[in-house]
Amino acid sequence: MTDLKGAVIGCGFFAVNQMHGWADASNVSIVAICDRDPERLKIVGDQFGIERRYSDAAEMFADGGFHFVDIATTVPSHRPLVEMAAKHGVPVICQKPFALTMDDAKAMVAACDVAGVPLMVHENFRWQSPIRAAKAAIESGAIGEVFWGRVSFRSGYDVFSGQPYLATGKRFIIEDLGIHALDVARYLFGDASAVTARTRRVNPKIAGEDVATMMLDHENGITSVVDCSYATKLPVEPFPETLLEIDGSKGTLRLSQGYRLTVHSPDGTQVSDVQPPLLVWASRPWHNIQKSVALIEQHWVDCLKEKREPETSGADNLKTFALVEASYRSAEEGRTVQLAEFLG
Ligand code: NAD
Ligand code: 89V
Repeated sequence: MTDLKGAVIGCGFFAVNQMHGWADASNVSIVAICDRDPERLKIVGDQFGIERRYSDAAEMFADGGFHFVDIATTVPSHRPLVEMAAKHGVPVICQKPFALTMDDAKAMVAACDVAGVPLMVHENFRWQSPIRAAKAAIESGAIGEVFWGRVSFRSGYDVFSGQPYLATGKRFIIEDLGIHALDVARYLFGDASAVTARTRRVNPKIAGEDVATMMLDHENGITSVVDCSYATKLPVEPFPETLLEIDGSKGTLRLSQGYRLTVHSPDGTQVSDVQPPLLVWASRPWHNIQKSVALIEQHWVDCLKEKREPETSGADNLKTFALVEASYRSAEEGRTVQLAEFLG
């Protein structure tokens, strides 16, 4: 099997995890990197031994020599970079949040469609080992038909120390973190048709909302609640755990703090430890997220090789992105918002 060669644009805070993930993945190597900040370019280039380094993505594409590009920059650069990849016929992965607006998101999907290049959004939370374990338990039929669910992320962690830009945007928690939880809700309960949301800012030092509660109507009749907060001070800090409560016709599933999965069914109650492994390059408490990065990257390689559509393709991610947009509109206008307002 020929190894795939990849290039990474953006060598910031999170890209280091992506570089480690690529180093761990089979049948792939990163041959070029790009960052407009020379310091970040040097740090990441030296750490991972990458010789081809660029400050300008256009130059990197012009030189070519890679089978795909992984865009790890913040959102303002996503559309121009994805469109640049499409123009060069290069399959592309783009970090979340996919776009600044729904129009931009749709334009990127269309550009890749027209160019015939695969596009995946790096939406990694659904790849977290505990979330995969919960999905497998649901699919085993143990709790019967699911009728209600909750996806919850409540924390007091200082996320701004690693990602200072999060404190400055008009939008914060739904766009940055809620987007993951909304995608997990779609993964577990199916696509949604409407959302009702409420938001609030508790931390006076930031510009956007740090608390959000969303109620989703799923197309199959399931109701779910997706709630997230960075204003929640708990005795034991759970960051970055996503917790679940799922009720089915025959039983219940709970993913609780400390990576404890409880499945209660007519056959009894099973409690398992679904703590993700601590990869050699990972560190607590980020190890759950770090393992999910390695898994989604391997998924991309496998999909490219087997010419399969990735789970979180650009087209798929429009439905998660629409939930973000609809949640903001719902909170602003105080009404239930149909997803068709964005996807129609
Ligand atoms: P960052 O600011 O630390 O890094 C971004 C890097 O991109 C910077 O070094 C910057 O110089 C570079 N850059 C920006 N525009 C560029 C361009 N046009 N050409 C070349 N280089 C450019 O940001 P970060 O915290 O690493 O976040 C990056 C993205 O990853 C964001 O979209 C964020 O939401 C996402 N993220 C995802 C997860 C996850 O779990 N999926 C976690 C953290 C961050
Ligand atoms: O996804 C993100 O960008 C991050 C974190 C995983 C902490 O939420 O902000």
